[in-house]
Amino acid sequence: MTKPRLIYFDAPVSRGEECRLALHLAGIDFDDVRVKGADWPAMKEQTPYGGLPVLELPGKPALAHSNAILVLIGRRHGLHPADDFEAARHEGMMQHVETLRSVVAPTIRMAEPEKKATREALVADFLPAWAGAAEKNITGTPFFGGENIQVVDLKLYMAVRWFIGGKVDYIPATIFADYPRLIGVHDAARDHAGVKSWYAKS
Ligand SMILES: N[C@@H](CCC(=O)N[C@@H](CS)C(=O)NCC(=O)O)C(=O)O
Repeated sequence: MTKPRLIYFDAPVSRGEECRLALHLAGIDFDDVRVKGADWPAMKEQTPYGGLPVLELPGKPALAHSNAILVLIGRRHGLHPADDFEAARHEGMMQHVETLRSVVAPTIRMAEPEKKATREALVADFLPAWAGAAEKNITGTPFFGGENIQVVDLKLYMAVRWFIGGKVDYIPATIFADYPRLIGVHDAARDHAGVKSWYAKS
């Protein structure tokens, strides 16, 4: 291996896509390895924790968990705060996104009546509470901590984009409309030149 490899499923979403975006914004030339669903079961046990994304760096063991990957890239390439307290605050928000995913992801595989009921309950309760907590912790503008995009913003962008695209059944695309800072981070990341150049390329 001569250059970094980012391994994820063949979809421009979620934990893998936020890591691809971080590598791209960092200016790192990397192999964007896209795993087909059929190939995954045979690979799963070879990964550090049984999930993707995985980042492979020359001369290092494979690194897993999206937040660990993002923080490493961010620290090395000016996409994560140098101040240790502010960095920890960003990591807190990154964990908040993982909480969102851990609650919503199990609904993907539910049968329809259960999916509908579970997601409607999330719309009534968990999702507004999640967004309210995100909103009150966003202190900067236009990004989470200020003027410059950081890995936390890429993570928030992926999370918000998932819902406001209107493609998650039983969850209205307006679910985060009352949280202007959260939407503001999404919009600023979407409109960031580095993010746009990734989508122009792919
Ligand atoms: N905590 C891990 C979660 C990894 C994870 O569950 N990834 C999903 C895709 S987003 C996955 O690999 N699913 C397939 C499986 O668990 O078998 C992270 O942040 O990367």
